[in-house]
Amino acid sequence: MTPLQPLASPLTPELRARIDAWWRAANYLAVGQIYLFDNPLLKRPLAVDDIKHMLLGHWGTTPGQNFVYAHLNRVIAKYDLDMVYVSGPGHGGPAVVANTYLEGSYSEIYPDVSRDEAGLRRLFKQFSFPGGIPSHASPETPGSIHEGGELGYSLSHSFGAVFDNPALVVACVVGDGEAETGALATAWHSNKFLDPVGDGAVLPILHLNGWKIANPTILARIPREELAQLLQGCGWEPLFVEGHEPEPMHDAMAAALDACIERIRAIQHAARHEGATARPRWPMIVLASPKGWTGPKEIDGLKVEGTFRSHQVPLSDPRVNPAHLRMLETWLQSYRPHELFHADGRLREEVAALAPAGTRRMGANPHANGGLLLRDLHMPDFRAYAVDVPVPGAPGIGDTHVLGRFIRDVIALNEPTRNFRLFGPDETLSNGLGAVFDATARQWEGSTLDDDQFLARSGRVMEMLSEHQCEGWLEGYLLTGRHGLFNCYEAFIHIVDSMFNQHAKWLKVTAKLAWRARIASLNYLLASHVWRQDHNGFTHQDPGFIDHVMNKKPEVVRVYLPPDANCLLSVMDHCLRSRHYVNVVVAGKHPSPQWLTMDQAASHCAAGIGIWDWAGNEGPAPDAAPDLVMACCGDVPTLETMAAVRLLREHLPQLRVRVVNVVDLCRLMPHTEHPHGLDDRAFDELFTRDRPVIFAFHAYPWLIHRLTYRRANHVNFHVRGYKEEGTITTAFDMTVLNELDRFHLAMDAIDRLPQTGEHGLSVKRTLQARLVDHKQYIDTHGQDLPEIRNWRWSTT
Ligand SMILES: Cc1ncc(C[n+]2csc(CCOP(=O)(O)OP(=O)(O)O)c2C)c(N)n1
Repeated sequence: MTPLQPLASPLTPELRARIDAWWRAANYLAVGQIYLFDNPLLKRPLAVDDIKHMLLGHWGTTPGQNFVYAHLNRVIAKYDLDMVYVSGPGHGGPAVVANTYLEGSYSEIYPDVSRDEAGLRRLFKQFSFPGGIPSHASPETPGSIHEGGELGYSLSHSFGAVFDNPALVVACVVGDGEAETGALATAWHSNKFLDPVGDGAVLPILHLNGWKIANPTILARIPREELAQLLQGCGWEPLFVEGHEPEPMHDAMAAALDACIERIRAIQHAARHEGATARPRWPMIVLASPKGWTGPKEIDGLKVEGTFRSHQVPLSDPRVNPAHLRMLETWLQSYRPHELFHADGRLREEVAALAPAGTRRMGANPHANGGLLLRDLHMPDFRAYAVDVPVPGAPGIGDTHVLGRFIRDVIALNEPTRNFRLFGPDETLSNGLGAVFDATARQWEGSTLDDDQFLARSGRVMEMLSEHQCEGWLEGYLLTGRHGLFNCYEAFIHIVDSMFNQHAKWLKVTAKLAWRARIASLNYLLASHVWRQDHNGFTHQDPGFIDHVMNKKPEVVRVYLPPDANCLLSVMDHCLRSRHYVNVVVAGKHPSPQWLTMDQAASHCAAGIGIWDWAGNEGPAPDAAPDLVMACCGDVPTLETMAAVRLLREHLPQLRVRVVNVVDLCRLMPHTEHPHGLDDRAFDELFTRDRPVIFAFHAYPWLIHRLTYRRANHVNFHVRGYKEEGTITTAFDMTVLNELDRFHLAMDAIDRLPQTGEHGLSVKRTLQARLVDHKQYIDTHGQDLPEIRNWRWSTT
């Protein structure tokens, strides 16, 4: 295609004036939100009591975003675009709120913020006010799918939104400060994964207003040519719109937008109807405009407009500084509000006419309230993928390998509706999910070589070696009403700790907004977990994501540790059907014993926790009364616990042992704290009120104490888990190093049972000797003892 050129300005003087009026109105509403408590139409001279006590908010980014929104309204109408707006720069809340108010979508959702003087007063007061709304585009903001507080994810969210939405265009305003974050810096490469046939388009608008909070931005302080080269090198074709005089800027922006939209259409037409297969170079805009544009040029002798000083509240003390009060009034009057609003506060018809109609308004676009568009997945019957478990402890092929067949068929069944994708940073094969490639491919628009595997222009698997992109794409995909799963090494999911935080916050807030429809859950499959990264070593061993997740609101988070493949199938079936949660599933990929038949697994997972009476020997209820509870959570801890139980039953047959397995970690919490929590009675029935509990846990042991500290028997809980002892060693030695192995667990039990007396001590010595054997053997042979490798569960 020919190099992208701005077209001639498509604006008539009348249209330019209307866009300018909209922009002024939005700017007026933004300044009003930051400052005004009363007197919203300036019907009387501005007085001290008209000003809020606490002045909070961000002006600097706002006029630029208002400018963009006004111009997008025009192109939406001209080209009948299905468009969503994503506000990336720091805290553009006043802009998005102002524009959705002007277009009417705000008042439709919040009728008390009406389109009259009283509504204007409420609009102004609620902003950054106790009980009101935040200073960035938030869940409360109509049309928003992007929480703007933590910078960096606007472009990834935008791409997630357009995957499988071929008619959608996301206009994504990227802050030049935001562009310095790692997540954003690599998000430019999302264009290598966008299929022009089956996906929509993202139109990035890099807002080069030059400053962050206190510093210049990198991209504003390199030559424009270098910036153009950077963006071109990332596969984009940038058009620059630069200046500060409104009239030429309106013309330039309108011309650039028309050129971009026409180029997007041309790319899509060529790919969809003319068989074009070359990777397109998508258009984008660099908008270089002053930070705090149209605000006070200078305050107390210091330059403000076009500097970092306009970032937040430029006039910080108009309540106590009369000169600043007058400057604020002059600033507000500079937008000529009486030309924009009727005396009763209604927006004048000729200005309002710029807004697109109905759901074409960006604040009313259903994609931005994705739950409205959400359709249930077609789910295969998970029981059909069951592994045969003729006896407990039967060998397995690796639990995620079994799950892979199920996910393969989820993908195949939902291919026609194109509403499920699997995301991962180059690990889908490594995590044992290779079966999915029988049904689909990795979507990839780059060039290909003969030796490549499973690449195609369109596919359900999205793999980029950026956990940030996987997370951001998936969030954007979910927020626009689709389903997905993120598979990741357990240790490296920490890279998106903070993104998870933000999404969990979004879910908490939106759950309470009646107008926001619930979306599909954010599902993580953490395979390649801490206990089986023995070959990769310490860097790859970290089970702490669970601790992090458990900090979030109980209404939102769930953590599952299925002990075998049938349980994993049951858990994943549940997660993929669930809504508005974050589900974390930790599962292994290596061959490991299988414990439960599918019927048993389905019941066990429905309960989330339970006594495995076939593994213990306490005798049948109601006379059951164990001397000891051996509890386990996670596949490797379950294996080690079962082996420890076997040792205890062999050496101390008179002991009455109970085995409790935990799949749903939240069951351990009090029922008053988590919807899945057990009440004290149910908890005591499982763990007793007074018997020792040796608890083998997948992750850091302190988490179990944190969850159970209120329970009657907590004083008797002895938890073994990962104690940050990691290295390259054998799989079994990892458990030994962290004292989670069968020998330590059995010795722990003996230590807590004085009634085992002298015999107990002699058993302990035997077990200690076996640990010495283990150490000597692995040091010599570099693998685990045959009796460890070939161990099988039995009760005889
Ligand atoms: C990840 C992250 N780090 C730091 C901040 C604090 N912060 C808020 S706004 C801002 C500057 C943003 O600059 P830019 O994206 O260019 O936005 P604009 O200049 O348009 O306000 C910073 C550093 C943040 N919100 N998020």
